[in-house]
Amino acid sequence: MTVSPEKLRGLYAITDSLMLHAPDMPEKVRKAIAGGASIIQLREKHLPDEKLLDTALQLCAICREMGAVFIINDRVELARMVNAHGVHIGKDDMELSAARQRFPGIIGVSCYNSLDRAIRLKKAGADYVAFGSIFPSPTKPGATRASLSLLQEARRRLAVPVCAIGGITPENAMEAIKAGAQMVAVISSLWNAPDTAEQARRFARLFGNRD
Ligand code: TZP
Ligand code: MG
Repeated sequence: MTVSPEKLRGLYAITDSLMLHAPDMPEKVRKAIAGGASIIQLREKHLPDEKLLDTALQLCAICREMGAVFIINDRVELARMVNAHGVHIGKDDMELSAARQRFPGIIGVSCYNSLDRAIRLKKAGADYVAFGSIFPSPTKPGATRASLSLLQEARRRLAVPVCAIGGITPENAMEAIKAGAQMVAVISSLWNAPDTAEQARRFARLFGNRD
């Protein structure tokens, strides 16, 4: 599946391990997209690919049906197998050049707090770059911190979409957006909210693509 880079904008909802295996997972994902999430990422740190295949296929089908971009974290072969729109890789995953040979879709990269890494990986063919943790993250409390000024610099210097991650809520997301983030990647603040659709709407409104 191919996707134009203009689709890489707005709320980037990343699954949380707990909600991923809950019976209402498909419903929650549907609500997130209905509320305005543009991108859904399947993130699961423990199970082998074969145990995630059905979930990946299910999420892929929901995203296709509802017009969202579907990205898989870490797992290039699984992304290829289910024909996801994209894959997201970090420093402990497959190298970008190897991923590019295996996977024709979007490849996003974690850049932590490093503009040099982002510049290098953009040159090597990354389709978007992610920086964080911008705020303290409940999901990944030990994550490297990245500043709003880094987002600003990245936006100025790089011609690929910039994603901010880490501790992002509807209350602080505007700071990241104003600094230059075209996507905000969110886990806890979205899935822990009592009303997933309404919470997604709060984020999406900040990008001006919802009422
Ligand atoms: N990388 C940096 S922070 C983070 C990842 C995967 C987790 C983001 O989750 P939350 O709950 O939105 O802070
Ligand atoms: Mg990774």
